[in-house]
Amino acid sequence: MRITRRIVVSLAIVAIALASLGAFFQVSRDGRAQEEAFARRARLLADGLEGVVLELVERGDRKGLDRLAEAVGDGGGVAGLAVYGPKGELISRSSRLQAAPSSPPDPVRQALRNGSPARGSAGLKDRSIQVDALPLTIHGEPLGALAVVHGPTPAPPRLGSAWRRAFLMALAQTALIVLVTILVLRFSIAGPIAQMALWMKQLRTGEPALRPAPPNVHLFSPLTREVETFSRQLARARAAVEEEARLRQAGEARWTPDRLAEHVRHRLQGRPLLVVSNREPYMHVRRGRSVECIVPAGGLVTALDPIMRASGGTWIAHGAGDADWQVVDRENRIRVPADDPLYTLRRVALTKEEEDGYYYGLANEGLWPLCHIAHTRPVFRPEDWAHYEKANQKFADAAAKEMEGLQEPCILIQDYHLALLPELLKQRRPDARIAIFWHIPWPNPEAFGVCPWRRELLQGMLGADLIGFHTQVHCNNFLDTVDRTLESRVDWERFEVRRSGHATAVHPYPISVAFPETFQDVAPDRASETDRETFLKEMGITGRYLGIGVDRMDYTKGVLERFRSIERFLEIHPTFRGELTFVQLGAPSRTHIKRYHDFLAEVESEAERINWKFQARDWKPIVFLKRHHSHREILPFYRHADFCMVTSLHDGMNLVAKEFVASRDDGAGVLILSRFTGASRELRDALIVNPYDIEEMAGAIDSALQMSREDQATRMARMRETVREHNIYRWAGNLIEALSQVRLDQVVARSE
Ligand code: ADQ
Repeated sequence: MRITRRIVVSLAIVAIALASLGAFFQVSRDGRAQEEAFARRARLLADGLEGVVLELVERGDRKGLDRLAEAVGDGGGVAGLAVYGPKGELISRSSRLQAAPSSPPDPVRQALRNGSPARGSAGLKDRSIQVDALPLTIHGEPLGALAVVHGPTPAPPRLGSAWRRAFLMALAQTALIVLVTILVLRFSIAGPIAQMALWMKQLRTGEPALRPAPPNVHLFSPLTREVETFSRQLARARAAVEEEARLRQAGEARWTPDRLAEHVRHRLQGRPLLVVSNREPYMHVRRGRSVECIVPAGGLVTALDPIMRASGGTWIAHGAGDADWQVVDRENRIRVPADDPLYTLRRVALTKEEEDGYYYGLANEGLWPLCHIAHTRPVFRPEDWAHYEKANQKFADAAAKEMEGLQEPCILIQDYHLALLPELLKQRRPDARIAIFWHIPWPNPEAFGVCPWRRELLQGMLGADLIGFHTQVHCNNFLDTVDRTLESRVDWERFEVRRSGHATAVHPYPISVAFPETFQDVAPDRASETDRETFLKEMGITGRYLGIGVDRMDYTKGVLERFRSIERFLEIHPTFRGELTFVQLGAPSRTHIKRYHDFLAEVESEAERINWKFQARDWKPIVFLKRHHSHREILPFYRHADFCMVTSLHDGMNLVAKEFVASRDDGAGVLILSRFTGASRELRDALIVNPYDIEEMAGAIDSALQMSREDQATRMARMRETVREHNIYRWAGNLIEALSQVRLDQVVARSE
């Protein structure tokens, strides 16, 4: 109530002050107006009497003048009148003016002298009076003057009563304003604040999974946004604390975002972590007139974003969105994610030609097929190589800028787009600890040997202190390739390459997902999750069984083989026609490249062919959803599927397999997994298949659909344990640990 009292008192003080000022001005204005009215009346009287007086004076009718003087005055603001001769001698005057001296007052003298009306004051014995004098002339000859003497001015209105009136008026207005203010306060501020407080209390005390909806109060929307972010962080922190407590109790040491953050802080001694990749984690694109922020599909972003969220730092990447440059600051930086900024994204600008040559050309038409054994010939063009070198140089410039002022900075370079970057940076900053992680497979030396710039690529990579692959096989292939291509010493016991006095360690770091946070984070409202029946109905799926595939549309992912295995399964098991639907979520990728463009068309026509072959009235075996889906959209597919097919012809790791496992906290569902993925080394309870063997894959689908619930649960529990233990935070923790232990004194003169 204190605020109400404060409002009432302040308004009352203002009202009293205004009433006093108003009364003062009112009184002085009324006094002036009264005086002016008196003067006007006297002047009018003088003008009106002029003719009569003139006539009486001309006739010398003294009695007539006296009668007239007696008749006028004492009322209406006129005290009386007097008539003077041409020399100022008094001829007649009202008897009420007997006290006045008979000599003409100053205004009369002026009127006689100037022949024009005059006004002024004249002294009586005890006071001064106002006189209006009018000259009396006939044919230009002065006959005298007429003086109208003003009556006493009535007393001006009294200040006290005027003040009282104004105060009462102000008081009434104040009371009205106070009433309205209190009502507005009550309903527009106090009410919503109480609502907000209740909402915040629910957030604080309630189940994080059951987050109440925020009150719909426009005035507080900035506050609501902040509180929502805060409550998310609180929920996460609470979950982390509970997890930590649980782990401590179980005597385990599982990796969590908080543990990673602590680890990074400790290992990097407060220095920010720098990450460089081609692909950016958040891309700004134009949608009509507005700008939308999207998360590009791809394993690298899926893996690294949670790490950067946990550890903070700067991520340097190519700004590929058409609205990217609209939202950055002068240093091309932006804090991300927008709703809860946790790290900095620094964008690197590339020209269209550079992007064509470096990204689409050398990286994706050259190195990608070179490293994946998937029967697509790599294309090597010298102009693409020139752009690749130039783009790497641009990334080096940006990274060097971010390293300014940092001692022994730690930098994690990502993938095959940036193979030259480690050496470029090491030359500039020998004190930097540099790692490069290669997200795709490394082929054997013969396969890699066809690359015209194999020496330059290896040399660039060996500028790093640490090189990471997903599996030991890829490490071995790499060391073999170095051994056969460059003059260097490969230490097979320590898995190290020594060259020009610099040592590079080569180790496997199997990448993973943020088990279990990814999916709880994107879909915390489990309560509102649709059940399987509703979900299938919404999807228009009439059958009983659901199989899924989730991929970037890439020819290495074995999507065609997957479709053919569905076809084969339905040929062998006709009873499943109308019962099994396979949904393929496919994010179009690198479609500027002809091979990808053709591949997408091929996938579509293959789905059509198979659908046409089996199609019944309201069922088709393959549903191809060709677009980018958010993780929130993908989640129900993972959770309701009977089986998930990951059938890559060759894949560094494959995170879809791990995401599927991480999402199945119901312990159901079967993973069919290609033996040519890195993931197949860890997820041994999946049904491991050779994607080139269509019969075998059809058999795996059959096994998946026949598998008992117990068998599914046992396998899923083991796979979940593996992913839980070897999550993305462990991957990052191990990588950063190894990088922080690099001995920089091993870096001696490169000319050695
Ligand atoms: P990719 O070949 O891109 O990555 P993969 O590991 O299969 O990837 O991960 C794909 C990611 O994209 C997953 O997070 C998945 O959810 C997402 N995704 C797939 N389809 C999508 C769709 N339709 N819409 C939206 N998102 C979709 C490379 C290597 C992999 C390696 C990763 C990480 O080729 O072998 O596992 O890097 O190192």
